[in-house]
Amino acid sequence: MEKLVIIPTYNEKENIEAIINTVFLLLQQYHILIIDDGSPDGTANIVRSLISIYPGQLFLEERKGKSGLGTAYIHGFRWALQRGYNFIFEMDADFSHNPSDLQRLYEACKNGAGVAVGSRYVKGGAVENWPTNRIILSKGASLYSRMITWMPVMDPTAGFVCYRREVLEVINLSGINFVGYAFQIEMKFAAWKLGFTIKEVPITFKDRKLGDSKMNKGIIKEGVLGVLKLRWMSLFKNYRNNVKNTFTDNSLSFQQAEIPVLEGK
Ligand SMILES: Nc1nc2c(ncn2[C@@H]2O[C@H](COP(=O)(O)OP(=O)(O)OP(=O)(O)O)[C@@H](O)[C@H]2O)c(=O)[nH]1
Ligand SMILES: [Mg+2]
Repeated sequence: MEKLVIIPTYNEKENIEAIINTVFLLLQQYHILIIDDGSPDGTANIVRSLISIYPGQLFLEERKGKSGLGTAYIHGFRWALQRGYNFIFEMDADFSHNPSDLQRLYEACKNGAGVAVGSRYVKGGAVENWPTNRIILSKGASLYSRMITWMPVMDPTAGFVCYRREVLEVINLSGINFVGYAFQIEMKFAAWKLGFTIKEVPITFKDRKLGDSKMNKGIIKEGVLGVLKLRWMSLFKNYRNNVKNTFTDNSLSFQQAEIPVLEGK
């Protein structure tokens, strides 16, 4: 019950079986939680059939419709805290993140980091096979986020992350505002504002080979406005107090929250 890898999925039938098998083949005692948002392509059915092969190691939470990556992770974080996991990972299903790098994220957290970020933009990090427009967008987002928030993280939109349990306990998960790239920035911003150490571990990020991207204009817009909102709240609205948990344990507030469905996004 040490390490849980949370993988949100929406239409990942081409990747899901392979990514689950690859993580378990590492033999590093990870458990996996898939959060599927009613994927029309039947991703959840594939996961269900694998649960009989990996009982007690592979878990599935299903939500009714596409509700965004951020709320999927929040759901997963609560699930993980309630069950006592100490190291909680975020990873994409599409092999952009190499499961072999999980161990280096884990070690960074074991060695004292509150949050370990698989980073494309520190020395030793790289991006493979991404079109130039995606690289410009991603690097631009990184620069923009640092200029506005002053948070010293080179890859703030990264979605390959390990959190120590304590970090997710202290953050008021209900107070997290965003669902797309801005969610990834906000989680790091909240951890940083609450005084946790963020360590960037260099990774090579590869573009997905199979399945479709869920990236859209709404996610970019949320990112641009979201970063401004974070800065605004931290300057004038005492963001730190808002995002600090007043309960002793987020796991106590675990519930199947009513989440709006973002069909077509
Ligand atoms: N549960 C859930 N998962 C989602 C949702 N949106 C995206 N995902 C998953 O989140 C992960 C990242 O999504 P991607 O489509 O790869 O987004 P991206 O990495 O920004 O885009 P690409 O680089 O083009 O692949 C994948 O595992 C998706 O299946 C959502 O609304 N709900
Ligand atoms: Mg991806």
